[in-house]
Amino acid sequence: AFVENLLKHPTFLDNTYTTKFIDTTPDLFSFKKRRDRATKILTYIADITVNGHPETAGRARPHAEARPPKAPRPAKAPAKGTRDLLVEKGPQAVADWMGAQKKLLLTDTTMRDGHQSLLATRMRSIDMIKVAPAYAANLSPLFSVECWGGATFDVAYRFLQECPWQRLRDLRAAMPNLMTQMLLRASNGVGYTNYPDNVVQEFVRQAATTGIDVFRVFDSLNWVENMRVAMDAVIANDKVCEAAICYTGDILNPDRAKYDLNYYVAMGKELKAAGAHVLGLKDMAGLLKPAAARALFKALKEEVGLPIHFHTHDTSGIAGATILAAADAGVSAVDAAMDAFSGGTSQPCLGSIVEAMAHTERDTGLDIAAIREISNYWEAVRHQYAAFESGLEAPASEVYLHEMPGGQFTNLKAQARSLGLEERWHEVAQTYADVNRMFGDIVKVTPSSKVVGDMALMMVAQGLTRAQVEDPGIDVAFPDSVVDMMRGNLGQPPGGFPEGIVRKVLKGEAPNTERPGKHLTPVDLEATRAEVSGELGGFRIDDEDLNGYLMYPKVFLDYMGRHRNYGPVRTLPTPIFFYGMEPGQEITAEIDPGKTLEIRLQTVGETDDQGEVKVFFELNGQPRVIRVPNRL
Ligand code: BTN
Ligand code: 3PY
Ligand code: ZN
Repeated sequence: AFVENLLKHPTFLDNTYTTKFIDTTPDLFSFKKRRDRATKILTYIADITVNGHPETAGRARPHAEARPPKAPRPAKAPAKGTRDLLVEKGPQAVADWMGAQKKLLLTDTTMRDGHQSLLATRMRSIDMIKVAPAYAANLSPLFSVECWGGATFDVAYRFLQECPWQRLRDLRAAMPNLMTQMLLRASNGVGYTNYPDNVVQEFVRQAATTGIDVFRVFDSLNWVENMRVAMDAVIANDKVCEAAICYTGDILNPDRAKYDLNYYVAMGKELKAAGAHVLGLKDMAGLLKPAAARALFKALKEEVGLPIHFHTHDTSGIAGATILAAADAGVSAVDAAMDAFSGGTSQPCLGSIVEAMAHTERDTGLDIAAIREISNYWEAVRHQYAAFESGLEAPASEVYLHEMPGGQFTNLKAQARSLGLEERWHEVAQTYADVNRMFGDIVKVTPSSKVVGDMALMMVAQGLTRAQVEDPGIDVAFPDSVVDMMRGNLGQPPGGFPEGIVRKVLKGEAPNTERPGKHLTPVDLEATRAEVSGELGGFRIDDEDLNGYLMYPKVFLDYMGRHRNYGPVRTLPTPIFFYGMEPGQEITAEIDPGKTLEIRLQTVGETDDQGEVKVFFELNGQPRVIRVPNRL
C-alpha cells in the first residue's frame, strides 16, 4: 500500500521523489514506515541515555532547576512586513523604502550570529521554529531575521544531525511577513574555500527558492572581483543583494593607513557599480569605534548613496556606543541580538537599542514588551546549551590588538585549549596580530581568519617568532590552509600578499593571482547527483541535498548515514537530544505535522555479556525494548 500511495502522489508524478520527501510527506506513511522512524528515534534516545552525547561529555550541564523555554503566544495575526514589500514590489523597492525610513531598522541576529558567536553555532532548529510565530506576530516592524548561512550550515549537518534546508523551510513558513537574511561568503559559499562558479550560482538559486530574502555577501579578503558571481546570482533570483564591506583596522589611526576612509569609500562605490541594492558594513570583530563610525558612515552615505546596514560585535563592550553613532550618521539598519543572546562576542543588545531610540527621531517602532517576552524565551533556551558556553567573562579591549572576528574568538580559544595552550592565550592573541602583519595586514573573516588562526596556533605551539618564520634560512612546515591561501585559492587582498612570505610558503611555486573561480571546472550537477545516489544505495537526492553535498561532500554523506539509523532526531527536545532521558520521564516528539510520538522511558537494564544494554520504553502506550551497545 505504501508503494501504491507513493506512486499516486502528485510530487512523485512530478519526478521530484527524494529522500526528504519520505521524511516530510505525512500522508504517505503506512503504519510500518512510521514505526520504523519511531524505532530509529528510540534507538537514538537509548544510545544517548546509555552512552551520553560526545559533544557534551565533560562539559558544564544545564542547571537542574532551569525552567523549560516557553515561547510567547503570537498576540495577533502577523501584520504586513518587509517580506510583503519584497514579494509585491521587488528588491529595489525594498532598498528605496529602506533609504527613506526615518526610523532605525533592526535585524535580529539571534538565530544566526548570536548563537554562532556565543554557543559555537549549536542552536537546534526546534528552538528557533517554536518562537518564529511570535516574531511574525509581535515584531512585524523588523527589517529582517538573520537565521541562516555562515557556520550554521555545516554545523547543522555535522553536529546537530539536522538538514539546514529543512530549518530554512520551516522558518520561512513560520514568518511569512518577515524577510529572512543569510550570510554568504561569496565564492566560498558557506564553506572555507572557493567553489566553481556554477556551484555558487546553484547554491544561491536554491537558498532563494527554499526561503532566503536578503543575502549579505562578503569576501574574506574584500576582493570585489570575487563577489560578483554570488552578487549576480542574488540579483538574478530577485532577492535583496546586500553587498558587504568587511571593516578592519582603524580609519582614525595613521598607523593603519592601508584601510583608510578612501579605501572603504572606493570599495563601496565598486559594490554599488556591481549592482548591490544595499551596502553592508560588516564589522565582524567589532573594531569600529564611535568616532570612526561617524566619519565612515557620513562619507559612505554621501559618496556611495546606497542605504547602509551596519553589523558589529560587542567584544570590546563599546559597540552600543558605535551603534548610536551610526544611527546619528544616518545608517538605515543595524544588527542586534535579542537580549539573552547579546553582548560579548555577539551583537549588541536589541532591547536596549530599541529603548535608546525610543522617543527620538529614529524610534524603531518595535514593541519593547514583545521583545522582553521573546528574550525571556531565549534566556531559557540558552540555559539548555550550557555545554557550549565559551565563557568570555568580561569585555576585552584586547580585540583591538588581535582583531579576531566574534565567531572565531571562542573557537580559537577552544582550539588553543585542546592544544594545551589555554594558559598562553594572550600569546596566541599577540601572535595572531603578528601573523596578520606578516601576511600583509589582511581582512580577517571566515575563511581568511581561520588561516591566520591556524598559523598563530602553530607558531605558539612550536615557539616560532615572526622573524624566524620569515627567515629564508629556517625551514618551516606551514599549515595546509596557509599554503592554500598563498596559492591564491581564496583570492587576492588589496596590494597582494607580500612576495617574501609567498615565496617561502610556496617554495618557489608560482601563485595564481587571478580569480580562483576562473580556473575551477564547472561541476556536472546531474552526474554528481547520480554519483551520490550510488553512494546512498540508489536513493535519489533532491536539489537541496545536492547543494548540501556540493558544499560538504563528506559531512553530507555522514549525515545521511546517521539519518538512516536515527531518523528525524531534529524533533526531539534539546535536553533529550544532548542528554537522553531519565527513567520515568515522558516526552513528545512531533515527527510530522500532527503526528506525535509519546515516549516514556521505563528503565535501563544491566549490560549483558555481549556488552549490550536493553532500554525499556513505552511508545504511544505500547511497550518497546531497544538494545544498544554500552560504549563507556
Ligand atoms: C529514512 O528515514 O531513512 C528516510 C528519510 C531520509 C530523510 C532525508 S535525510 C536528508 C534529507 N533532508 C531531510 O530533511 N530529510 C532528508
Ligand atoms: C561567518 O562567515 O560565518 C561569519 O560569521 C563571518 O563573520
Ligand atoms: Zn558577525
